[in-house]
Amino acid sequence: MDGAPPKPEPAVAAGDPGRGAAGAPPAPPSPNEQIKARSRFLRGTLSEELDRAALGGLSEEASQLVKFHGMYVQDDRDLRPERAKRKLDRAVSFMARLRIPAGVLTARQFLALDRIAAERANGTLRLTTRQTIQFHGIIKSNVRAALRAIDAVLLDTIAACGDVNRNVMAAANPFRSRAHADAAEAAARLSAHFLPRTGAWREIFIGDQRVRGGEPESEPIYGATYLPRKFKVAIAVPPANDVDVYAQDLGFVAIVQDGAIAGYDVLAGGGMGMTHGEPDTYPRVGDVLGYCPADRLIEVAEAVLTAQRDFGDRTNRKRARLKYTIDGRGLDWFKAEIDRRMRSPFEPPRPFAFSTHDDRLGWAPGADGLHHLTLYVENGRIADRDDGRLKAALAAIAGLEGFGESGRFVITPNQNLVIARASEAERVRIDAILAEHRVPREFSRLRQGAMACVGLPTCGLALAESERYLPGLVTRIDAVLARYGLQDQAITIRLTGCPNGCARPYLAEIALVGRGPGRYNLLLGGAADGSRLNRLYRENLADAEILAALEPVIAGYAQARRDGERFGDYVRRAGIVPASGAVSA
Ligand code: SRM
Ligand code: SF4
Repeated sequence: MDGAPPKPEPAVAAGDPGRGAAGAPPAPPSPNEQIKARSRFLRGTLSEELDRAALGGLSEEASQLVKFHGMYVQDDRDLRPERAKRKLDRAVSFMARLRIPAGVLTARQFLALDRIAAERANGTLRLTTRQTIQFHGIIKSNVRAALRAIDAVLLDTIAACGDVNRNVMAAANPFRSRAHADAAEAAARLSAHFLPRTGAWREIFIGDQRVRGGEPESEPIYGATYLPRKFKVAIAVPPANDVDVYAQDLGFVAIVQDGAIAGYDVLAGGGMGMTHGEPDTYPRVGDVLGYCPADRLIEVAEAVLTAQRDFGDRTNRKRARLKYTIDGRGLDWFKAEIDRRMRSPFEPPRPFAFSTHDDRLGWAPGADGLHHLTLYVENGRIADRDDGRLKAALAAIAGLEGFGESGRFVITPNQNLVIARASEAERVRIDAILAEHRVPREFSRLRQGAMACVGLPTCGLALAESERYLPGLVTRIDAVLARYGLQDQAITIRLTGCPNGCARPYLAEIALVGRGPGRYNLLLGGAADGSRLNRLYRENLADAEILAALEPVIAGYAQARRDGERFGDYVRRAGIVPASGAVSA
């Protein structure tokens, strides 16, 4: 579609974030604000608590702070009932998320991460929807060793979680064209610019000593209390919207001239998270603010991020994202505030057009004369399984003589992996390795556009199964599609174990959002290019009910679709879901 997408109508009357109701005293800052303020730039008691072997996890306060260093304290929820019965503590471990701007790794780095997964975590690597990698199941005594091994290959986990700018995404893959290389370089620059300046990560986890007598520490961009909430940035290169630019707090759409990025249309205020039954939380697509030349990237990003730093809601974390700041104060106010913070205002937006937001799988030639393989990784989980040893195959590829030095591994925003920069001979070898390890390469069209969040057993917020449930459900929906001759139809399906939206479900043509154990809301009608929110179709469905609800819609699509009409467009045109209305109840 062209330019700005249709806006969803605000689900709540605009409020004034951070202030009490008329006449009421202002609400106090949330407890997290106080934790940040007294943390001495994200140190708190983390170092001492990591040394305390008797406790498997961390105190509540240290658990909040460790997020800024890219880690979460979790427990295996599969084991909870049995351990509770046996009066045992929860099986606590750490999840660690890397910072990998634009998702680009060298083959050597990938190989090192593969070893860390085996030696320090649960033996798998999890590609994420923000182009990075998570390790799960790191026990406390392994945390420092894992982070030192990450540091040894010049990677880190700084700011991968927490109230800061998160991993910066860019259209995959930088070796595809000059514009893609520009986008990845811009992502790396943004990531470096907004990296917290505190030395806490190196001090606590790597063991570097604080330099005494030097300049007092400060956070020139963030200040001592960082941001009100997470902040997400991505750069899209049309016609692909693989980064889901409309879901970002701050999105840049590349305007390409003579093959290179000349500038960007800038979007702000996208976000996915919501809570069931709380209508003042909702997903939202970003608004187009205007155009800026490429050399103003950092200036623009800093204006938007600091406006959110200064005006975001620090009293209620559920309403602390930029989307609520914009809806609360109004888009005109927000635009004026951004203009005020920049050297000169935006130019009018330039036209752009997206066609997809999923990945094109298989080998493709790059501008560099080399070959790039986009490999489907189901829900991003790299593991060795009975039906294919993907983890071992990727390690063998990363270790190939020659390719180990020149090859690159690029994580896509759809949880897939590009094996990049292969010569003709390496391409043949890579295909052979994948075949030797029985890595599946053929997938139904629906599965190719399917994405699930992590969910159980590690995610503490999951209400329903996610990553472990979607593959089987796709098989069952595929059977329905085949009955109506639609097996080759591209349809995006996304599933999350709760409404937080980690797989960006509200932009899919079909979405399932966890309500409770084995129960999901069914949403329909997202656009094929990720530019439009879907709408709630049915609530609280069990597995058989999902299929029963979908079948008549699929049958109608088979019969009444127009030439080339996508499923998401059909369900809206046919009035199966309204063009406006609730994303969830
Ligand atoms: Fe997410 C929280 C996993 C992308 C919105 N997300 C979580 C936590 C950390 C659960 C928690 O807070 O205890 C999950 C850890 C699960 C686990 O066991 O690993 C988690 N989120 C993920 C990942 C791994 C999903 C995946 O399958 O790939 C993604 C990691 C991204 C990364 O590498 O940085 C992931 N999360 C997203 C996205 C998509 C995106 O960023 O493009 C979103 C929606 C976009 C947005 O932010 O609006 C997203 N995650 C959330 C939210 C809701 C935030 C909100 O504004 O309401 C939470 C809950 C929270 O922050 O309180 C959350
Ligand atoms: Fe966990 Fe919910 Fe995110 Fe899924 S969407 S990973 S269940 S927080």
